[in-house]
Amino acid sequence: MQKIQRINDAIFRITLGNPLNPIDIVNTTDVECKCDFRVVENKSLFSILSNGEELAKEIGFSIENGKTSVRLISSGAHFFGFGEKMGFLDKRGVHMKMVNTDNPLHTPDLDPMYISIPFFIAVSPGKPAMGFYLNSTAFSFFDMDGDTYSFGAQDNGIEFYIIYGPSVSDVVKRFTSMVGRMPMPPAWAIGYQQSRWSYATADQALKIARKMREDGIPCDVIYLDIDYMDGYRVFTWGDGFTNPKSFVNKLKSMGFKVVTIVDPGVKKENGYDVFETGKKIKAFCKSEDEEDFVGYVWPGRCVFPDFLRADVREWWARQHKVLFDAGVDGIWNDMNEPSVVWTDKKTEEVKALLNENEVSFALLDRMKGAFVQKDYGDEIIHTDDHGEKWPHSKVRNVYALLESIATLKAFEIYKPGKRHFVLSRAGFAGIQKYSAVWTGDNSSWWEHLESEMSTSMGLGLSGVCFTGSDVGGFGGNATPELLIRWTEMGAFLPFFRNHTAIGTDSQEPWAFGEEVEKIVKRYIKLRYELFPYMYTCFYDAHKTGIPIMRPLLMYDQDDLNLYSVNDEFMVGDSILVAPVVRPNATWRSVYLPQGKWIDMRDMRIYKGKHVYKIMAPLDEIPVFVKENSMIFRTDPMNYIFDRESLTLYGDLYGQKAFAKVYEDDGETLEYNDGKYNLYEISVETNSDGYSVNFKALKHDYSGRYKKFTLSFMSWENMNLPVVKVNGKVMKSYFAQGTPRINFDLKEWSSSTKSTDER
Ligand code: MIG
Repeated sequence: MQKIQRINDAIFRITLGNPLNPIDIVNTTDVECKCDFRVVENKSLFSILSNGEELAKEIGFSIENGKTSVRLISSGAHFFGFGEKMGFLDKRGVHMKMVNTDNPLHTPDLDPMYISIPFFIAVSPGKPAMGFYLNSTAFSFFDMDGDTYSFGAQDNGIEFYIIYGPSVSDVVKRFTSMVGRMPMPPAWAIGYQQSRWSYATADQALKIARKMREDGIPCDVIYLDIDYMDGYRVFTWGDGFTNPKSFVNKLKSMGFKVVTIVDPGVKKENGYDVFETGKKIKAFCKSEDEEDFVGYVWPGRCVFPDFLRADVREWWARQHKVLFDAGVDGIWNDMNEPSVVWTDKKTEEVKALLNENEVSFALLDRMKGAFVQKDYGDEIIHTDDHGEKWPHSKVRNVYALLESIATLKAFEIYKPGKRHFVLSRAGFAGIQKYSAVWTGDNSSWWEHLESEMSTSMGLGLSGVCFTGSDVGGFGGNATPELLIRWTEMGAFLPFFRNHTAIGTDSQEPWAFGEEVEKIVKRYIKLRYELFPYMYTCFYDAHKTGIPIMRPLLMYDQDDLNLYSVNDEFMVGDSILVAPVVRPNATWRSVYLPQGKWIDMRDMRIYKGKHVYKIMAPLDEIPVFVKENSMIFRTDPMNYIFDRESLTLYGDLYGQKAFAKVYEDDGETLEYNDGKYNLYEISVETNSDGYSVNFKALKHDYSGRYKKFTLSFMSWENMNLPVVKVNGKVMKSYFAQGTPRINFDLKEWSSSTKSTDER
């Protein structure tokens, strides 16, 4: 009944019963690990051992009524990951389900949400971390009671992987080696993005874009929400956009990209091309009676592509022509849980209730149920490439993943050689290969400003690095102060987009007058300034799967205090962000992990493993740099591709550093063929100054950074330091009290290119 297989030194696979998935996304390649990690059978149960020490043991499993679960015990374990979840980071004591669900009311205990990633990391101070990936596309559950916990799925068996650390990062690295990592996104997708439901006409969208440029607010993307379509018919342009191509061109000439929303529901309407061509290949999901399943979404009665089939994905990809012909740059996949607000069957049920003369309370109750979508499931039937039928309950969690695969295909067809940008609401393990995600319909609440951190960090630990939340909040009205604080935080989120719901007050940067705009603009500009640092974080995430936005416990998993830090995060290895998440607050307490931390604002040094009261007036966000690191910046820009040449700045915080910075063309796939630059800079301090070592590990792209300016932020002497670069003395000078040197990046790169690259 129970099968234990060793995949490699660090990964074991356990199989109970006969699990059956419509697709398998796992790819186990050999990972190197010098570890003594074993999963051993013990009286038909298993134990997980590291260096002879028991990390966990199974205490039983069961397979009954189409549900399989396994129970384990590991003393003192805390649990992180689980994809997209509300609540705090540490899920010890929490019960969760994995069923992709659209519920726009994000209360702290809301579960499940849009994205399901049946993966978690168990860790406790002083012990190696390990990951559990339940490889099941079925609805699953995780009951993390405490030392004892169980998980399983609605299936006649489960298969799961146990992934060794010892560090949390190691677990994430190995897990993402199995389910995939994100490719490099187009560089513009790291810029600031503006959206609302909806910029419904070309004029409206253009007005927003022009205002951005007039006011000097950097911005890369304008989003078109559902009202750009003709009656919500997907892959059409409505009356507001009579000449989509010229509209997109106008935006392009100002340096903007356009991202359009795409919903999976296809209006069931004769004569409508998408419906007709889909019908021809029997592209739509079925209901029990073999007819196409019909559900109500924005366009009214809709049918839903069965993305489980390759030919359907191909057909769907080709529908994007209408958008890409007009010059659209990115696709925003919404409602792809899929969200179905009503069905004919429900209408019948409600009618029956009304006939029975029940009061309208019954109706209301039904409607509520409809939005919570308790009753999707086996009304929908899928068919795979071999003609095999699958119940919706086994496909639902991967529906958006499959849709994203189809969307990626659209990019391959219509934008060959270019990177794709897809933003998805729902998802499953591995969604990062195809899509960025945002956390859906949050609200303009201070509580959500705070909880978005845990939600995004949980996603990061689950392999999804390109994440963010609607800045300013989706539902309800943002206050000026909330927009400021949210933008301050948003500038450090991997995905940085301001978006709000229909009917809510405007929350573009200028919506609350000049004073607010000034501060909001300052942080959007900071985002662009930090582009070289951020982009390098994206590169690392692409290479290793390690998240860009990280919980502090990843920095020191032996410090239990960090397990409950939900309102601070790190960006990459060197930046720690502590946003203010309460109204009228001018300070907050900040716990800093071991080591020394330097406040970016005033260079004050704080010793870690302490709590501090940190001042933060409305126009400031506390940001700390880890001592002995280098932060890369660049010149101001209006949008990412705004100029052809830039200066790269490296700011040294502390006395030494070892840092890398990555650069590529930001739009093609040529980085996969080695067309990129990777510079390595190390700095040491000596009695009279600094010795710098500069090396181009890779210099195969012409590059936009021409000049390099190194600033020694922590130099406290009145005299200029003596600075040597690769042994050669350079001229240093003071600027704003900080000693600096300049050098020509291209010149130094060609002379220092590592020999193996030549
Ligand atoms: O039923 O397209 O989460 O971002 O603005 C709501 C309209 C549908 C939900 C998305 C939101 C988007 C909205 N959509």
